[in-house]
Amino acid sequence: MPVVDAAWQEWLRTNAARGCTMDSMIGAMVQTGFAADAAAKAVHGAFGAFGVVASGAAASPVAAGGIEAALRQTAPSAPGAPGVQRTPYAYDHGPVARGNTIRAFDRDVQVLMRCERPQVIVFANVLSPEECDEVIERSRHRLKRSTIVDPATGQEDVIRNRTSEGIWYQRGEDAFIERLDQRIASLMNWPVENGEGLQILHYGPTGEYRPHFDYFPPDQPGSMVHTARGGQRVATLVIYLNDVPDGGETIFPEAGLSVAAKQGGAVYFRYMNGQRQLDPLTLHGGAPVRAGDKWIMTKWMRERAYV
Ligand code: PD2
Ligand code: ZN
Repeated sequence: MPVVDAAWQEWLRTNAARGCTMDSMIGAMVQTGFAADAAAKAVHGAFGAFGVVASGAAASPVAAGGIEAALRQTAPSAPGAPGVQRTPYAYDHGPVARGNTIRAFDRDVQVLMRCERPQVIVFANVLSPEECDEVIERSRHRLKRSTIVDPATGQEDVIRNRTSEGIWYQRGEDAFIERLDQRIASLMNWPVENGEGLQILHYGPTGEYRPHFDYFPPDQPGSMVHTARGGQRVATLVIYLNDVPDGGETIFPEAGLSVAAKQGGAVYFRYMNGQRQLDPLTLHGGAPVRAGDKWIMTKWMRERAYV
């Protein structure tokens, strides 16, 4: 069973403070190999330590902090105006096309699964096996240890919650990358100019990315550095570049959902609606790789052009 080491303490502190539910945090720890009682003890300890007060049914783990707290975590109520999200996230129609097969620029992509709350779509065949291999071969020698954005300062730090190595490509960097950018934008049905450059990540054995949100927490001063360019992130597409023999799923602990890494497949999730609310159910992570390694390519889309 894993140990609640300094990295886990940091994870517990960050996620309790940002309003994650106790249930989701316990679930995430159990999915990564903790015994349920050990996970519950650690999470309850973290909530006690960070002064999160249960409202109403004090004995209920969900009541302490809970989805209510996650919803309070601040979506702006008007463009550019930081505010408090007082109403539940409204699930409006996402931009991705309907149907079981979507023509995405130059390729037919199959839809394997759609979930409405949170908005998650699983695809097959976004990239061919040859394209996946080419991305891996181009990236292998350029990898650097991944960083994470510190919400307080906006600075990128290497922390133990994210054990992977990565590189970024400029949008449209060359003809191959440009074609992938166009295909992905077409699939996500969002302007190609609103996309960040593609990021490639490599996880070795035991590598993981603990549960987090991809949007920038609006109440954190460090987020402004990032949203100044292109606004908030609205949706993510994670493309799997290889088959992972065991582990390495993308997990959504609030939704009880996990997506296995299959070469060329992808998971899409959308967390900002037309009212600029942010969906706390999109808490997600990369489960530890138990056998082999894992390569992914990620596209984050912004509200506006990312230039
Ligand atoms: O590796 C993944 O499955 C994963 C999971 C969650 C990647 C990311 N988030 C990310 O790059 O944001
Ligand atoms: Zn993520």
